[in-house]
Amino acid sequence: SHDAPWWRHAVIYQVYPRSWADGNGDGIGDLPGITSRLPYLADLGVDAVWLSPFYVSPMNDAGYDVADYRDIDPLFGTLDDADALIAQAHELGIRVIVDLVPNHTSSQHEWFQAALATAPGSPERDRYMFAEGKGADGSQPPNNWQSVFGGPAWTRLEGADGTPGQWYLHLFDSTQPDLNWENPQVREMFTDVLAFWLDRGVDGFRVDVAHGLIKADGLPDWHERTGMLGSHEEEHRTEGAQPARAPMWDQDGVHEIYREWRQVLEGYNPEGDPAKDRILVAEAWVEPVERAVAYVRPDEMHQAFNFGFLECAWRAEDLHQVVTDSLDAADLVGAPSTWVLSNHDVVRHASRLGLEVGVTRPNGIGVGDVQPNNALGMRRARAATVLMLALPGSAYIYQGEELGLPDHTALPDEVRQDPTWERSGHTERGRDGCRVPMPWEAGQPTYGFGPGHQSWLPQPEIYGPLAVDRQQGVAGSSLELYRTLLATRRELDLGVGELVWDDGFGPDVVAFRTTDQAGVGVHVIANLGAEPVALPTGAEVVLSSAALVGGELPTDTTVWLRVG
Ligand code: TEU
Ligand code: CA
Repeated sequence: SHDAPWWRHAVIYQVYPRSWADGNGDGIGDLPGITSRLPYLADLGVDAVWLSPFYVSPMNDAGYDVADYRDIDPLFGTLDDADALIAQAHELGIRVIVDLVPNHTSSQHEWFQAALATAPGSPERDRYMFAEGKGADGSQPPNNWQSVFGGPAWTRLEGADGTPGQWYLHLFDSTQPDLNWENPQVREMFTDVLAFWLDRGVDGFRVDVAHGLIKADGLPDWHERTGMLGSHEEEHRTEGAQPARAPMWDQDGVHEIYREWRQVLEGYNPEGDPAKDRILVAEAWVEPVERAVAYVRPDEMHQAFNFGFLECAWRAEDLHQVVTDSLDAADLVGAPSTWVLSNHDVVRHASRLGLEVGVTRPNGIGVGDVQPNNALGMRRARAATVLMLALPGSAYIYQGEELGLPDHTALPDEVRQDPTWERSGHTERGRDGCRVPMPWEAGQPTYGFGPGHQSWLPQPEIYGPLAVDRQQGVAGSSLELYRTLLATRRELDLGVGELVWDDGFGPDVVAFRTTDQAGVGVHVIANLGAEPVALPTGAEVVLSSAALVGGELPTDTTVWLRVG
């Protein structure tokens, strides 16, 4: 046992409300559905649940386009349903983290509607990023920025009289106008929103696009490097007045905002009781690590997602590097590292790791629509998870990964809903494949997702045999592996352990010991090579991701051996 605050080692389960459990049978997951299934999460042994957005929204970006931050979308339920969910979770010992989307609102938000109804230069327009176009007739966008979802990051309005008007900035979909964080009303609104949810009892916020809120003065042109992260070779490319860093990401001014928020949260725990900490988690795609960890200083956020595993190839050397870099970065600021293998924006790891070609584009399935090898992917996914859940720090589980779910890799084009699919001109497959509803009962319509006969996205047939009821209590199933992993992780305090590398198994193996001060813990050995690896003689196996064969660790298998 130890006295570290809960969030330094928590296992946090991401629920994508649309797709987890449908209470009323309309084919879309909802809050009453989530509440009814919370005992499942308690049995699984997670510390907290993170709910993707459930606020009022036209759902152009599946709820990441918020029209009202203080109410629930009718598709998902009511504020009473949210209160019931929070109360029930707390009753079961599960903390609740909600998603906060401060970079942009929906174009349906009353503020944006008010901005549209007023003239250029109005206080209403000043809450967003409106600007005049370039060129004699203003027909060119104010700068050359591109939307993350594809196409220009600017859209032109019509004037009241039908003539072309100002442009507004949207780093994502055109229905997601960026807020102007230099405007004090914007800051005030969000501190009110924080208080609104803190008063309802939530334990923290996952902050969407946390690196995007402040834009560089003068909104200078930017010659895009490789996506949001940028690459070091291109750093030195000079393009006239090209600024050193992307002018829309990771501007120094964002930190002031989070320092203020941290104060708000601390105000809810005046005694500083570590069990009562409410937390901020940054979704910040920032490089290099020195800049990324600036978001998790002691007076800012508690955690930032570490996406290192998402783009890491299934190679011992690469995994080793991701873990080393992450732990070094965390050490710089005394923050816990975090670990993520899947989320609602990327191909699930059971599919990703089954692609022989290696790394996928985050939004796509493979390159050129290569189909993953499911058996291989699922085997490696288990090995990856057994490795991840021994690491010190906080781990995130994306709904359904505990079942070993792969993506739906053959969704008919006409059912796809993700705007990245539309905006890419259908060159990217979009993110729908990882957002397919959960299978709970193999024998039911929609595999028990809800009492109805439809689900908003069709489920692939492979979800039947992987349904919860087919795995519950079945030795060797993915679900039981996760349950055992979480119980053992808790029992041995692995999340707060020290990690010491063991490089004695050769270049195709990732191995380390993680132990507490008394020297009790596990020896983790992951075999990514083609040949089996002999285990130390007399070792006590705590668990393994696949069956051991004659005292040897087969390929694509991770084992925990007892230490101490
Ligand atoms: O994601 C931000 C983000 O960087 C992603 O758009 C990512 O680049 C993309 O999905 C490629 O994988 C957050 C949310 O997680 C995402 O679902 C939203 O669409 C986005 O913000 C806009 O709010
Ligand atoms: Ca529903």
